[in-house]
Amino acid sequence: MKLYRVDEGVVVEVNGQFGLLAVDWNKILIQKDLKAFIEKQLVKSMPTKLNKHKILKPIGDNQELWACGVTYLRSKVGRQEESKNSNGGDFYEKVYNAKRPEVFFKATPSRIVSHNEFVRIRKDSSWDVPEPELTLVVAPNKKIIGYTIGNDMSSRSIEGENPLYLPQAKTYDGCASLGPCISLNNPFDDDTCKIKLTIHRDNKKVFKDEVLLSQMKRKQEELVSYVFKECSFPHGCFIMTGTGIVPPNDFTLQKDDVIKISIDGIGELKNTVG
Ligand code: DO4
Ligand code: MG
Repeated sequence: MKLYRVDEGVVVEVNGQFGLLAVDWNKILIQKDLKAFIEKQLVKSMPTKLNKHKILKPIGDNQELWACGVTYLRSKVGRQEESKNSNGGDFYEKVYNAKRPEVFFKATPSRIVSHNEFVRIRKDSSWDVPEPELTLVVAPNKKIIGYTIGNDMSSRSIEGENPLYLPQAKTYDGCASLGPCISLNNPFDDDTCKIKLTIHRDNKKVFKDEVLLSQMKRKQEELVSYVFKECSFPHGCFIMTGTGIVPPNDFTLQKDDVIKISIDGIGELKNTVG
């Protein structure tokens, strides 16, 4: 089952059929058993087509987006390379192997864009990449209730200059995208689930890569437990689980680049650099 937040309420997808429910998105995210709640409401749903609706970002108005980092070997290596002139590399080696993972606050809902909207690169940055990340939807009681796709837009020039600049490299207007839906099923039961990233420029593919979810070093529940350690989330929260794809060091995003991220079992998140 998949849920899409739309202007008119929620579009529910079950076995390829779409139904519109006039329910408040902010209320459904705090349901103790979200799937059971939606199943009960289904009798009241109106048949619809997804392309009749504008898809909105799935994060609730009172929720926060957190992110985890250096959870894949590729992320550790990419960051060691970008920070070699500032001697920041040791920190990435340490955090990759440490018991405590890297977790950081990414964005409030107003800085996040939805599927088909524009993500941004900072004007004071010269080296920028998208980070395609499985994103967990977590209820106030720490239970993972769904999955979506996230793009953790990042400035490698700012982060590489000094790891203490992380909040500036990561958090700014249009710094993240989430969507297109929340999948309530756990589609990741085996080692075959992939995250894929493509970037098109002037209708030509300029970058393409993929990673298996099983290459993530940390467990999803482990990341949730650290985010929730001393922070409560009365409305739940979203947690990005880190990138396993980093484009080569001579690649930087440009205005009008089209970024597509897909995760098996969830769908495709598409954004253009504005
Ligand atoms: O350490 C910096 C950020 C790491 C990150 O965002 C990632 O690995 O995805
Ligand atoms: Mg990231």
